[in-house]
Amino acid sequence: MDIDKIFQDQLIRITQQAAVSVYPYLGKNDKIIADEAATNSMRKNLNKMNIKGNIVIGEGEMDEAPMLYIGEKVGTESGPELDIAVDPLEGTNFAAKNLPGAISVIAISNKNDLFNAPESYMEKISYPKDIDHSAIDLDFSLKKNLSNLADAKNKKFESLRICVLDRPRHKKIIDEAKSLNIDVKLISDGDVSGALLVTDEKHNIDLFLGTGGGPEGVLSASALDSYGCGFQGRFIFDTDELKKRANKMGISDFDKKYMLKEIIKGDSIFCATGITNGDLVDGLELKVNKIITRTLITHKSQNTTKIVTGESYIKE
Ligand code: VTB
Repeated sequence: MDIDKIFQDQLIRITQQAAVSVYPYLGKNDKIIADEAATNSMRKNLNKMNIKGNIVIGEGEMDEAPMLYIGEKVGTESGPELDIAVDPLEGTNFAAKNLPGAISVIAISNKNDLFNAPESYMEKISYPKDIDHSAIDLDFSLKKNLSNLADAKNKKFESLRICVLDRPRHKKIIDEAKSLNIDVKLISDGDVSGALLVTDEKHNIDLFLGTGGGPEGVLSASALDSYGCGFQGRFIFDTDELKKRANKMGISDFDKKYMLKEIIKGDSIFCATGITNGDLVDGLELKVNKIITRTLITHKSQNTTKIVTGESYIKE
């Protein structure tokens, strides 16, 4: 069943308000307070929606997150049953230091269509549209993925560019890219945006890969699906505690590689409002008496992928 278009505006409003609520904390070097402001705002507005909402990706498990924890019910308890993934402030460091790339993110699907997993790391790879899903694989070498990509896109191998989170764990990927003469865009945080750079030629990224947050992976997957792009992910359940939690959520194969369609099924809406300027979407812009916002919205069944400009006020 398609998700009603009326939710597009409602969700834009939600990430817009969450983004604006972070404005007073930009550059204040306190990521906890900035995150709390966004989470508070998002929760308050989600609870006004006429939905039976279930948080499947949130701020953490019930015992560690007071708000928007996994399993929390949101909405007025009337209307459609929806699964909801949130990252009220993706890039808490960016906001705390007023650096580029902070966004407020939400994704919704029909009930049971968004992957439900405990908070863990995830190995991930995302790639542009119109590429056969057998050409790219999380388990192929970088060289093989890139040469398949070059063939599929009719591009020169050496002209390809990849995006990777700047972490010591990615040394192997970065070294291999260097030895292959491939340009690497290193990002310090914010791999929801990173994974989405393959959606448009203007970003000049052909492949995003590496290990980052699992929740961020699920959020990226929902937007990538609307663009027709590819994504694969493998959660890293490397402690007994994580295995126990995963098991409780119905996961028994801890090493499974998930294809995009196993992470997000059916219809979905994704919204990301820019807080500080970023590659994906511009940030908040203060005018005399209002704040201009930009929100990337995707809605799969409506073939919608666009950036919407809006206006808001710090206190509403
Ligand atoms: C990424 C990035 C996030 O966490 O998922 C990263 O997108 C992964 O974790 O913005 P480590 O920092 O532990 O490597 C964030 O940086 C923060 O949630």
